[in-house]
Amino acid sequence: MFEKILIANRGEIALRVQRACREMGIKTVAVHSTADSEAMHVRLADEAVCIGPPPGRDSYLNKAAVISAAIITNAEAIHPGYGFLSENAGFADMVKDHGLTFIGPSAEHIRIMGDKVQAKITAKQAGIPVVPGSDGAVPDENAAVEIADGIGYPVLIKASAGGGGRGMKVAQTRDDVRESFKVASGEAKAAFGNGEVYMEKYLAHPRHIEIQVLGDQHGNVVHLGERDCSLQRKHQKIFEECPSPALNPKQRDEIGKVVTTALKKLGYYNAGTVEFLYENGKFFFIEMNTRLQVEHPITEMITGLDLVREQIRIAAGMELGFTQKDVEFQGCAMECRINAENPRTFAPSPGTITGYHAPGGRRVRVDSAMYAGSKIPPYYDSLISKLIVQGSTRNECIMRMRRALHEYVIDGIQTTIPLHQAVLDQQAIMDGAYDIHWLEDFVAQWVKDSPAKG
Ligand code: MV4
Repeated sequence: MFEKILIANRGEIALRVQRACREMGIKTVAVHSTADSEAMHVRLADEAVCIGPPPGRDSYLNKAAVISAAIITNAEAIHPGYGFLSENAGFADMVKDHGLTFIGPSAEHIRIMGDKVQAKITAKQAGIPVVPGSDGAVPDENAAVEIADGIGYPVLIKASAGGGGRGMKVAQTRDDVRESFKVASGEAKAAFGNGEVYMEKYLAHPRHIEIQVLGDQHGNVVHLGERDCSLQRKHQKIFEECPSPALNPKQRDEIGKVVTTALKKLGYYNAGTVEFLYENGKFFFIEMNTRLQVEHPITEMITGLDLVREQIRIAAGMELGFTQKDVEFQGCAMECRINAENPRTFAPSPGTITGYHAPGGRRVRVDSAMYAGSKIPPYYDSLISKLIVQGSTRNECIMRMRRALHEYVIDGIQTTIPLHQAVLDQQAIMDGAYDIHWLEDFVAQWVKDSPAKG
């Protein structure tokens, strides 16, 4: 096992990884920008190295600075958290080339899944159901029209280098397809340096359901069930729950088997998430994330596993200590992402937290690096806390989340807590009857009905 790990991240996820390390008796090295000198992830680490000025590209995204910090502190492995360098295949290669271990999948798997056309071809070949569409990249405008006619309208044009909703265009007609193809490939070329696009049937009202997996370097792969992440705004998730209110145990079992069989075939290891759109009882693969995800704690709540501990054990070459049969799901869990934002406009609200009191009590977990006096710099994303609760039933979970939100005091900045409170009062949420469009529609109405505070 590693004796010392460098954590190449900041905020709550840096702290989350530190917690797993400390519980495993592993020493931790924090890295930080000059904006984060006073941050909790720096204070609680065994050692800390300043790696550059505030902007991410000059610090947390600076590969050479991060690797140098690992070398001078004698760290043996690097955990990237999520975001920043977590899905950067070049970084994973560089870590390995310096004799260090990247705590994540192989650079090759990161590379394949980072290219959305390759990812889809790979998933399909491995037996995962995909959205009907072009077989791979669409070469030109005329091909685009021909393929769209075959798929049936509306169609969606997606950038191969995009993902997470970046570079998507809906086309309702043949003329739309011609126009959207040009615009989409031009934009993709400008934004990602790669103009390749592909096409899919547009699914009008799906849910976003993702399957969590863990694989070791000995060919074992298990799935840890699904998370329903349909509540998003501008492709930012704000609330997640598991199990999905839309699935029954048989469906879970079936999609879980399909996914684990496929990933065994691919030789995938470490943590991963296979993302699906789910509509009319059917699953359609869209992307795979080759990292630990923000919302991993809800899976931990209902499985009793520590995903970061498993990631570290896997990276150290150990076998998974359990099989699929050992994985049991206990009740329900939900996560509210608390962002330093205006809850109606979602404008960032950086500043100083003047007063802070986190909720506690039974089956409540708060993953945050905030404290009274915390400064929230304007340079990074606005997630400041994740409030996670578990309940024996879905209703118990909702009641517990409401009471935990009521207890949460964050003074000095604006947060998305009032939005979560409003969302959890909606009948559609209580019924579990929502899709990927529900939240945006709700926010529009909510802002109209209660424009000021409340
Ligand atoms: C789609 C889709 C409808 N049909 N693909 C957006 C993020 C990216 N990962 C995939 N996305 C979508 N792909 C087909 N064929 C609708 C979306 C989509 C979406 C997906 C998940 C969660 C929220 C979303 C919001 C708008 C659009």
